[in-house]
Amino acid sequence: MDVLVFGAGSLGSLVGGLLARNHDVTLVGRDPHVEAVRTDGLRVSGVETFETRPAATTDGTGANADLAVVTVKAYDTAAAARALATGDVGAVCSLQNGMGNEDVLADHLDAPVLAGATTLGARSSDPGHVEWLGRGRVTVGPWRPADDAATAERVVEAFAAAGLDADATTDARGLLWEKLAINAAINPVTALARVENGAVAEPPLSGLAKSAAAEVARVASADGASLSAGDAREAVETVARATARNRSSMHGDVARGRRTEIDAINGYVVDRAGNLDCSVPVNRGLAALVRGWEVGAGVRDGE
Ligand code: KPL
Repeated sequence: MDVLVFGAGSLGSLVGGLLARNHDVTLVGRDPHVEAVRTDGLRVSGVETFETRPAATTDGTGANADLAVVTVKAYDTAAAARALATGDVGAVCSLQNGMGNEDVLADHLDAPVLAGATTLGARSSDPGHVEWLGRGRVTVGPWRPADDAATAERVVEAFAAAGLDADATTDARGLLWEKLAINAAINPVTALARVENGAVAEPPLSGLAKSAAAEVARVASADGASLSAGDAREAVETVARATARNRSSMHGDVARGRRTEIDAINGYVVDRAGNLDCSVPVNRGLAALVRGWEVGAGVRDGE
Protein backbone atom coordinates (compact mmCIF):
# COMPACT_ATOMS: atom_id res chain seq x y z
CA MET A 1 0.00 0.00 0.00
CA ASP A 2 1.21 3.58 -0.73
CA VAL A 3 0.90 5.45 2.55
CA LEU A 4 1.43 9.16 3.13
CA VAL A 5 2.03 10.04 6.78
CA PHE A 6 1.14 13.72 7.04
CA GLY A 7 2.87 15.07 10.14
CA ALA A 8 6.26 13.51 10.84
CA GLY A 9 6.50 14.50 14.49
CA SER A 10 7.13 11.80 17.06
CA LEU A 11 3.94 9.75 16.55
CA GLY A 12 3.87 10.24 12.77
CA SER A 13 7.51 9.21 12.44
CA LEU A 14 6.93 6.11 14.56
CA VAL A 15 3.80 5.10 12.63
CA GLY A 16 5.56 5.84 9.35
CA GLY A 17 8.67 3.92 10.39
CA LEU A 18 6.60 0.89 11.41
CA LEU A 19 4.48 0.97 8.24
CA ALA A 20 7.61 1.38 6.08
CA ARG A 21 8.64 -2.14 7.08
CA ASN A 22 5.89 -3.43 4.80
CA HIS A 23 4.53 -0.57 2.70
CA ASP A 24 5.71 2.33 0.51
CA VAL A 25 5.65 5.22 2.95
CA THR A 26 6.24 8.93 2.44
CA LEU A 27 6.64 11.13 5.50
CA VAL A 28 5.55 14.77 5.28
CA GLY A 29 7.33 16.84 7.89
CA ARG A 30 9.81 19.58 8.58
CA ASP A 31 13.53 20.01 8.29
CA PRO A 32 15.97 19.07 9.76
CA HIS A 33 14.11 15.77 10.43
CA VAL A 34 13.02 15.32 6.80
CA GLU A 35 16.52 16.06 5.48
CA ALA A 36 18.01 13.52 7.94
CA VAL A 37 15.51 10.82 6.90
CA ARG A 38 16.26 11.47 3.23
CA THR A 39 19.99 11.25 3.76
CA ASP A 40 20.40 8.51 6.35
CA GLY A 41 16.97 6.87 6.75
CA LEU A 42 14.82 6.71 9.88
CA ARG A 43 16.05 5.06 13.07
CA VAL A 44 13.45 3.67 15.50
CA SER A 45 14.73 2.65 18.93
CA GLY A 46 13.13 1.28 22.09
CA VAL A 47 10.40 -1.38 22.10
CA GLU A 48 12.08 -2.61 18.90
CA THR A 49 15.14 -1.06 17.33
CA PHE A 50 15.49 -0.93 13.56
CA GLU A 51 16.29 1.32 10.61
CA THR A 52 14.04 1.94 7.67
CA ARG A 53 14.03 4.20 4.61
CA PRO A 54 10.67 5.87 3.99
CA ALA A 55 10.57 8.70 1.45
CA ALA A 56 10.36 12.12 3.13
CA THR A 57 9.31 15.56 1.98
CA THR A 58 8.46 18.97 3.39
CA ASP A 59 5.83 19.51 0.65
CA GLY A 60 2.55 17.69 1.20
CA THR A 61 0.80 19.05 -1.90
CA GLY A 62 -0.03 17.05 -5.02
CA ALA A 63 0.54 13.67 -3.37
CA ASN A 64 -1.04 10.42 -4.56
CA ALA A 65 -1.49 7.60 -2.04
CA ASP A 66 -3.85 4.76 -1.17
CA LEU A 67 -3.99 6.07 2.39
CA ALA A 68 -3.07 9.32 4.14
CA VAL A 69 -2.49 8.99 7.89
CA VAL A 70 -2.84 12.44 9.45
CA THR A 71 -0.76 13.04 12.57
CA VAL A 72 -0.38 16.83 12.59
CA LYS A 73 -1.34 18.93 15.64
CA ALA A 74 -5.07 19.64 15.73
CA TYR A 75 -4.55 23.33 14.89
CA ASP A 76 -2.78 22.31 11.63
CA THR A 77 -5.54 19.96 10.40
CA ALA A 78 -7.15 22.48 8.03
CA ALA A 79 -3.78 23.26 6.38
CA ALA A 80 -3.06 19.52 6.05
CA ALA A 81 -6.52 18.93 4.55
CA ARG A 82 -6.03 21.75 2.02
CA ALA A 83 -2.67 20.28 0.98
CA LEU A 84 -4.13 16.77 0.69
CA ALA A 85 -6.98 18.11 -1.44
CA THR A 86 -4.44 19.11 -4.13
CA GLY A 87 -3.48 15.44 -4.57
CA ASP A 88 -5.35 12.16 -4.75
CA VAL A 89 -5.73 9.93 -1.68
CA GLY A 90 -7.89 6.78 -1.51
CA ALA A 91 -8.72 7.22 2.18
CA VAL A 92 -7.66 9.38 5.09
CA CYS A 93 -7.20 8.29 8.70
CA SER A 94 -6.71 10.74 11.56
CA LEU A 95 -4.55 9.57 14.47
CA GLN A 96 -4.66 12.98 16.16
CA ASN A 97 -5.56 14.34 19.57
CA GLY A 98 -8.74 16.28 20.13
CA MET A 99 -12.18 16.49 18.54
CA GLY A 100 -13.09 18.14 15.26
CA ASN A 101 -10.24 16.84 13.07
CA GLU A 102 -12.33 14.30 11.14
CA ASP A 103 -14.98 16.89 10.31
CA VAL A 104 -12.31 19.24 8.95
CA LEU A 105 -10.84 16.43 6.81
CA ALA A 106 -14.31 15.42 5.58
CA ASP A 107 -15.10 19.04 4.64
CA HIS A 108 -12.02 19.27 2.40
CA LEU A 109 -11.59 15.77 0.97
CA ASP A 110 -13.58 13.60 -1.34
CA ALA A 111 -12.34 10.33 0.22
CA PRO A 112 -13.49 8.03 3.04
CA VAL A 113 -12.53 9.45 6.44
CA LEU A 114 -11.51 7.19 9.31
CA ALA A 115 -11.18 8.24 12.93
CA GLY A 116 -8.38 6.59 14.82
CA ALA A 117 -6.85 6.45 18.26
CA THR A 118 -3.55 4.97 19.30
CA THR A 119 -1.75 4.16 22.50
CA LEU A 120 1.65 3.85 20.76
CA GLY A 121 4.21 5.74 22.83
CA ALA A 122 6.65 7.86 20.81
CA ARG A 123 9.22 10.56 21.55
CA SER A 124 11.24 12.61 19.09
CA SER A 125 14.94 12.31 19.51
CA ASP A 126 17.59 13.71 17.15
CA PRO A 127 16.65 14.43 13.53
CA GLY A 128 16.15 11.10 11.76
CA HIS A 129 15.50 9.25 15.02
CA VAL A 130 12.32 8.48 16.97
CA GLU A 131 12.04 6.59 20.25
CA TRP A 132 9.33 3.91 20.54
CA LEU A 133 8.39 4.03 24.21
CA GLY A 134 5.21 1.96 24.46
CA ARG A 135 4.05 -0.91 22.20
CA GLY A 136 0.44 0.30 22.14
CA ARG A 137 -2.25 -0.36 19.57
CA VAL A 138 -4.21 1.43 16.86
CA THR A 139 -8.01 1.41 16.58
CA VAL A 140 -9.79 2.90 13.57
CA GLY A 141 -13.39 3.24 12.45
CA PRO A 142 -15.44 4.93 9.75
CA TRP A 143 -16.33 8.53 10.68
CA ARG A 144 -19.54 9.10 8.67
CA PRO A 145 -22.19 6.57 7.63
CA ALA A 146 -20.89 6.99 4.05
CA ASP A 147 -17.35 6.00 5.12
CA ASP A 148 -17.66 2.24 4.81
CA ALA A 149 -16.42 -0.29 7.33
CA ALA A 150 -14.54 -2.17 4.58
CA THR A 151 -12.09 0.77 4.28
CA ALA A 152 -11.42 0.58 8.02
CA GLU A 153 -10.82 -3.17 7.74
CA ARG A 154 -8.34 -2.62 4.87
CA VAL A 155 -6.46 -0.04 6.91
CA VAL A 156 -6.38 -2.36 9.93
CA GLU A 157 -4.95 -5.12 7.68
CA ALA A 158 -2.28 -2.70 6.41
CA PHE A 159 -1.28 -1.79 9.98
CA ALA A 160 -1.31 -5.45 11.05
CA ALA A 161 0.83 -6.46 8.05
CA ALA A 162 3.48 -4.05 9.35
CA GLY A 163 3.44 -5.76 12.76
CA LEU A 164 1.21 -3.24 14.55
CA ASP A 165 -1.57 -4.33 16.92
CA ALA A 166 -4.63 -2.89 15.21
CA ASP A 167 -8.37 -3.33 15.26
CA ALA A 168 -11.48 -1.77 13.76
CA THR A 169 -14.45 -0.25 15.56
CA THR A 170 -17.91 0.65 14.38
CA ASP A 171 -18.17 3.24 17.19
CA ALA A 172 -15.65 5.88 16.12
CA ARG A 173 -17.42 8.61 18.11
CA GLY A 174 -17.27 6.55 21.31
CA LEU A 175 -13.58 5.86 20.60
CA LEU A 176 -12.82 9.58 20.21
CA TRP A 177 -14.81 10.61 23.31
CA GLU A 178 -12.87 8.10 25.43
CA LYS A 179 -9.58 9.34 23.96
CA LEU A 180 -10.73 12.92 24.63
CA ALA A 181 -11.40 12.05 28.29
CA ILE A 182 -7.87 10.64 28.56
CA ASN A 183 -6.26 13.68 26.91
CA ALA A 184 -8.42 16.18 28.84
CA ALA A 185 -7.27 14.58 32.10
CA ILE A 186 -3.62 13.79 31.42
CA ASN A 187 -2.40 16.49 29.03
CA PRO A 188 -3.14 19.80 30.85
CA VAL A 189 -2.47 18.36 34.30
CA THR A 190 0.97 17.03 33.31
CA ALA A 191 1.74 20.21 31.34
CA LEU A 192 0.84 22.52 34.24
CA ALA A 193 2.48 20.41 36.97
CA ARG A 194 5.46 19.54 34.66
CA VAL A 195 5.29 15.85 35.57
CA GLU A 196 5.38 12.55 33.66
CA ASN A 197 2.08 10.82 32.89
CA GLY A 198 2.37 8.37 35.81
CA ALA A 199 1.93 11.18 38.36
CA VAL A 200 -1.68 11.57 37.21
CA ALA A 201 -2.52 8.11 38.60
CA GLU A 202 -1.45 9.13 42.13
CA PRO A 203 -2.44 11.82 44.66
CA PRO A 204 -2.34 14.77 44.68
CA LEU A 205 -3.09 14.94 40.92
CA SER A 206 -5.32 11.87 40.48
CA GLY A 207 -8.46 13.52 41.91
CA LEU A 208 -8.21 16.53 39.59
CA ALA A 209 -7.49 14.41 36.53
CA LYS A 210 -10.34 12.00 37.22
CA SER A 211 -12.78 14.88 37.78
CA ALA A 212 -11.81 16.25 34.36
CA ALA A 213 -12.41 12.81 32.80
CA ALA A 214 -15.79 12.39 34.55
CA GLU A 215 -16.91 15.76 33.18
CA VAL A 216 -15.96 14.66 29.66
CA ALA A 217 -18.05 11.51 30.14
CA ARG A 218 -21.05 13.65 31.13
CA VAL A 219 -20.71 15.76 27.98
CA ALA A 220 -20.18 12.61 25.86
CA SER A 221 -23.39 11.08 27.26
CA ALA A 222 -25.33 14.29 26.62
CA ASP A 223 -23.95 14.13 23.05
CA GLY A 224 -25.31 10.57 22.62
CA ALA A 225 -22.08 8.62 23.11
CA SER A 226 -21.93 5.76 25.60
CA LEU A 227 -19.10 6.65 27.99
CA SER A 228 -19.69 6.34 31.74
CA ALA A 229 -17.82 8.45 34.29
CA GLY A 230 -16.41 5.24 35.80
CA ASP A 231 -15.09 4.01 32.43
CA ALA A 232 -13.55 7.44 31.70
CA ARG A 233 -11.81 7.53 35.11
CA GLU A 234 -10.57 3.96 34.66
CA ALA A 235 -9.27 4.73 31.14
CA VAL A 236 -7.26 7.66 32.51
CA GLU A 237 -5.72 5.54 35.25
CA THR A 238 -4.89 2.71 32.83
CA VAL A 239 -3.23 5.03 30.28
CA ALA A 240 -1.40 7.04 32.96
CA ARG A 241 0.06 3.82 34.37
CA ALA A 242 0.81 2.31 30.92
CA THR A 243 2.64 5.50 29.85
CA ALA A 244 3.98 6.35 33.33
CA ARG A 245 7.46 7.38 32.13
CA ASN A 246 6.19 9.38 29.11
CA ARG A 247 5.91 13.11 28.91
CA SER A 248 2.49 13.97 27.44
CA SER A 249 2.45 15.86 24.15
CA MET A 250 1.09 18.98 25.91
CA HIS A 251 3.83 18.81 28.54
CA GLY A 252 6.31 18.57 25.65
CA ASP A 253 4.74 21.59 23.93
CA VAL A 254 4.88 23.69 27.11
CA ALA A 255 8.47 22.60 27.83
CA ARG A 256 9.47 23.73 24.31
CA GLY A 257 7.50 27.00 24.58
CA ARG A 258 5.11 25.96 21.77
CA ARG A 259 1.38 26.36 21.22
CA THR A 260 -0.64 23.44 22.66
CA GLU A 261 -3.74 21.52 21.53
CA ILE A 262 -5.80 22.90 24.44
CA ASP A 263 -8.52 24.29 22.11
CA ALA A 264 -9.23 20.86 20.56
CA ILE A 265 -9.10 19.06 23.93
CA ASN A 266 -10.42 20.85 27.07
CA GLY A 267 -11.52 23.84 24.97
CA TYR A 268 -13.71 21.53 22.87
CA VAL A 269 -15.20 20.00 26.04
CA VAL A 270 -16.09 23.48 27.37
CA ASP A 271 -17.68 24.55 24.05
CA ARG A 272 -19.66 21.33 23.61
CA ALA A 273 -20.77 21.45 27.27
CA GLY A 274 -22.12 24.96 26.66
CA ASN A 275 -24.26 23.68 23.75
CA LEU A 276 -25.51 20.70 25.77
CA ASP A 277 -26.16 22.57 29.02
CA CYS A 278 -23.56 20.65 31.05
CA SER A 279 -21.35 22.13 33.74
CA VAL A 280 -17.60 21.43 33.33
CA PRO A 281 -15.76 23.63 35.87
CA VAL A 282 -12.62 21.48 35.97
CA ASN A 283 -12.16 21.49 32.18
CA ARG A 284 -12.95 25.21 32.11
CA GLY A 285 -10.27 25.86 34.72
CA LEU A 286 -7.66 23.68 33.03
CA ALA A 287 -8.35 25.31 29.65
CA ALA A 288 -8.04 28.81 31.15
CA LEU A 289 -4.74 27.95 32.86
CA VAL A 290 -3.14 26.48 29.73
CA ARG A 291 -4.45 29.33 27.55
CA GLY A 292 -3.11 31.78 30.12
CA TRP A 293 0.28 30.09 29.87
CA GLU A 294 0.12 30.33 26.05
CA VAL A 295 -0.62 34.08 26.20
CA GLY A 296 2.22 34.62 28.67
CA ALA A 297 4.58 32.59 26.49
CA GLY A 298 3.65 34.71 23.46
CA VAL A 299 2.26 31.77 21.45
CA ARG A 300 -1.36 32.95 21.68
CA ASP A 301 -3.05 36.33 21.35
CA GLY A 302 -4.90 37.52 24.45
CA GLU A 303 -8.71 37.37 24.02
O1 KPL B 1 -2.12 11.11 23.75
C1 KPL B 1 -1.37 11.39 24.68
C2 KPL B 1 -0.60 12.64 24.57
O2 KPL B 1 0.41 12.80 25.24
O3 KPL B 1 -1.01 13.48 23.76
C3 KPL B 1 -1.30 10.49 25.90
C4 KPL B 1 -2.31 9.36 25.72
C5 KPL B 1 -1.63 11.27 27.13
C6 KPL B 1 0.03 9.81 26.04
O4 KPL B 1 1.05 10.64 26.44
